[in-house]
Amino acid sequence: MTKTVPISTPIWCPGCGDFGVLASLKKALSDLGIKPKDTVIVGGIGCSGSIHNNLECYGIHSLHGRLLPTAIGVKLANPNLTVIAAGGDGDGYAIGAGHFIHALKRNPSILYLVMQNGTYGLTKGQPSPTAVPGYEGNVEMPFDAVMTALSIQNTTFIARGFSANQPQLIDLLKKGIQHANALKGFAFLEVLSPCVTYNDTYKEWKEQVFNLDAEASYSPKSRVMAFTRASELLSQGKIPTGLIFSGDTKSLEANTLTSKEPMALQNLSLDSNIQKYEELLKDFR
Ligand SMILES: Cc1ncc(C[n+]2csc(CCOP(=O)(O)OP(=O)(O)O)c2C)c(N)n1
Ligand code: SF4
Ligand SMILES: [Mg+2]
Repeated sequence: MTKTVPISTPIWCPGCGDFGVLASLKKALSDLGIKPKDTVIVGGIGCSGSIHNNLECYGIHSLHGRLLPTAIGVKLANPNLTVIAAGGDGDGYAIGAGHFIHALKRNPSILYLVMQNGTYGLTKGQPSPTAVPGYEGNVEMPFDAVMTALSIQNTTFIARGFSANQPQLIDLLKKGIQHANALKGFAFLEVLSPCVTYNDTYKEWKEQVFNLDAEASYSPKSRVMAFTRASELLSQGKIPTGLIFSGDTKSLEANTLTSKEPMALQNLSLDSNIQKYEELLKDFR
């Protein structure tokens, strides 16, 4: 069942980085001419996970940490759709970490947009897996999702943007959506999106970001170069941004779908398929 609801005003605090992500996403989708009727955004749970309420598209508010399996299900049911999973760092790297690793491995052709703010914003500022030592009593080192994604050998699109750099973010969003829509696999885009209320990192991140897109000698086509350069930058206290890696391996759809006609558009009613169901049941009798 679908329900049509008017586009709502964001719930976010004034100055939240998620505003920059929303504006960039709207621009990227409209520049690419992607129609709302062909777009599904699956939101996580958190401030960031409400983004689909603020633009014209189909939207699903999934369970905490479960946006990836939901979005992958949508894509497998109808690969013609633009499918975007959008949520927070807590959602994706803590409760949803298992799904994140396996999505990287399975390579489904969706865009995964993570709004990374080093905190659980919606629940008022507890340390998330990306929190730095010293934040709210945190003693652990931050988890780096880009390094994790690089370490999985069949990943195909790894990028990081910053909500304060909208031209670059629009470009990365467009590239990620195009990658997914060409059925080339999983486009992972982490966006540094500061939580001004509980973890205002604008100033630090402006100093720390290092734009690999602007480094002439850098090639996102080489996983070895990406891994080496990203580790080097991290050890210098920098945060690499830009298109960090772009590879070419078979997508989940290419590996699993047998019919060219999207499952969601097929007539799966019992009456029309009774013979095929009977055939299938024979194996279990
Ligand atoms: C199963 C479950 N556990 C815990 C919560 C409480 N909860 C709601 S949002 C959230 C964290 C959100 O953090 P993040 O994903 O980083 O999003 P942000 O608010 O920072 O954008 C938590 C723990 C929940 N809704 N469901
Ligand atoms: S609490 Fe933080 S993440 Fe949530 S809307 Fe406010 S500034 Fe944004
Ligand atoms: Mg967060």
